[in-house]
Amino acid sequence: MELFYSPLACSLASHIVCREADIPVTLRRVTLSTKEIEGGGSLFDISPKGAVPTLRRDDGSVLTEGPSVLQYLGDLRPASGLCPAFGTEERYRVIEWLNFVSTEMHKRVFYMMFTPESDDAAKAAARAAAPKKLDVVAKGLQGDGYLVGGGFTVADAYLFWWLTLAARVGIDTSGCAVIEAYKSRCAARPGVQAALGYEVAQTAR
Ligand SMILES: N[C@@H](CCC(=O)N[C@@H](CS)C(=O)NCC(=O)O)C(=O)O
Repeated sequence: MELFYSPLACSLASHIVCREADIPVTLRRVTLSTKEIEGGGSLFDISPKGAVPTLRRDDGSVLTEGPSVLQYLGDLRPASGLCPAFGTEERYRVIEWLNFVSTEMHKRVFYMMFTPESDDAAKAAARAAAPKKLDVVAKGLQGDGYLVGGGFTVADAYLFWWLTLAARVGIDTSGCAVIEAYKSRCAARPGVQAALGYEVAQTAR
């Protein structure tokens, strides 16, 4: 399988899941502004969306949209617990968080902060929306654990990406001990370290 990614973009979550679950993927770096794939070709030739994450499976079929890619990858390794079984309460909680991070945090905050379609007022409003979203996250975190009882899931991989980028764009979470502890807990995981370390190194290129 090939995972089309861009360093520190939301595809980091899918990369983390591959590392956490030991899923072999070939990482294919994309320059988002031009859609060029390192080594040749355009992401538009793989998917008309031209967005990461994009997963091309061994049979040539292509899966897009972070929440579906994350669940697909997690389901490849049910024993990892990264994506609880279909039909369980935990699965619906994972989907609930994936949707929240995708729509309320990724698109409502980051997309609106960075798209050229936003004027300064819209950018400021997007940044100002972050604390309310983080409050929901802080209230939802399970004590000293993760978003969904039972351990680190694909939803945590997505949220961890958001928090990582937030720190880089000046969204300060240092006043929230629950979130800071959660970030440290995620960052201590070997799979998270491997994916993040790789992508941070890629940004230097
Ligand atoms: N709806 C997509 C959006 C993914 C997305 O916004 N990816 C960004 C990087 S974080 C991207 O590829 N942007 C480039 C573009 O859309 O042109 C998903 O949930 O996976």
